[in-house]
Amino acid sequence: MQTVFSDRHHLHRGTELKDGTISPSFEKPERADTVLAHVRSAGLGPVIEPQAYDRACYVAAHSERYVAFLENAWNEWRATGKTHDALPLVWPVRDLAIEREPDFIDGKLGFYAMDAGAPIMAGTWEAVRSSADSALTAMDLILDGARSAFALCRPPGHHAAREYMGGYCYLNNVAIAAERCLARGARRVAILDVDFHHGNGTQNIFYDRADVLFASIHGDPAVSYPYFSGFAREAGTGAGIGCNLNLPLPRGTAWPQYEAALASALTRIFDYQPDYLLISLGVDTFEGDPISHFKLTSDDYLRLGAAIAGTGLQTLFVMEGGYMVDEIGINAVNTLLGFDQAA
Ligand code: Q9C
Ligand code: ZN
Repeated sequence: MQTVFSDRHHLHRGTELKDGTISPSFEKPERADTVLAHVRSAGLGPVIEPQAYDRACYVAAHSERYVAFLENAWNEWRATGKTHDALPLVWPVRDLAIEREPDFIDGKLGFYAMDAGAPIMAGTWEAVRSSADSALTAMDLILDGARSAFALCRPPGHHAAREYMGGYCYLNNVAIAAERCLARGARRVAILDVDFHHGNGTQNIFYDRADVLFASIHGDPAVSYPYFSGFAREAGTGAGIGCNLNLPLPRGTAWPQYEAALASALTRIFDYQPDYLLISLGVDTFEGDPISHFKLTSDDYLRLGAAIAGTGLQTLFVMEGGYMVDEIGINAVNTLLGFDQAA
């Protein structure tokens, strides 16, 4: 399988508020570099650079004003004299005004963010674009006939909604790829999200739609980020009722329980009869992950890939989370090898 990867992800190296101080984010450049090294050492297949896509491809999954905000945020922040990462510190919750976009950058940051987990710096937009372009390029390989492809995206995307960033995510790479499928003639697309965290952004973008099935297996939001999304009762709205499947699992979940949820997600996807399958591939379900609470082992990712291949569908893998840098290369590539061996 081919991998699409851009070095431009290095332009984004964020900070994170944790334990009362600002320190380097768990979502760091070494993550993607480690995965790339394992793609090469495992002989997965060729590695290619992304093509450049028109911003209309991003606006397919996001609002115009949100994409404009992402493009301009760093310059607006820098114009106030600040040189450190831009972060929101005020949010429009419940009874506060949510209709009007603020004019000033501090307000815009809160308006377009769900948390303080998506810092913006000088190179963020370039890196974010290269990540979305990697998903689009890999999607086009599949639309041109490939059985599978791997978009080695960084920054990740699945927490980014139509109009807000958060959880290390800015543009929703897998949603942008799904829109590409539909624009190129697909009737139905299924997205399976196996990142430890609920893909709230992807759910948000397709919640009222019948042409995209979103299924997610994740840590129970009662006790895990993103806390306000990912409950089993969230099944879609309007035309999209029945096209959103959340399978929250308790802390400490290991393969046997995970496999049962995976089987029910794959059955639902098979019954939906999609033209393409897109995987939000987070490997923060690993037992050693520093911010997550599942107990998958490196061998379990071979089984995960094989189970996905069992659908027989053309499949795009899009990199999401995974923070134990020493292991994410092995675990991500094991998923892809497991797929290839079973395909
Ligand atoms: N102290 C993805 O996996 N907060 N995003 C974690 C850690 C945010 C994860 C708190 C986690 C976001 C793509
Ligand atoms: Zn995650």
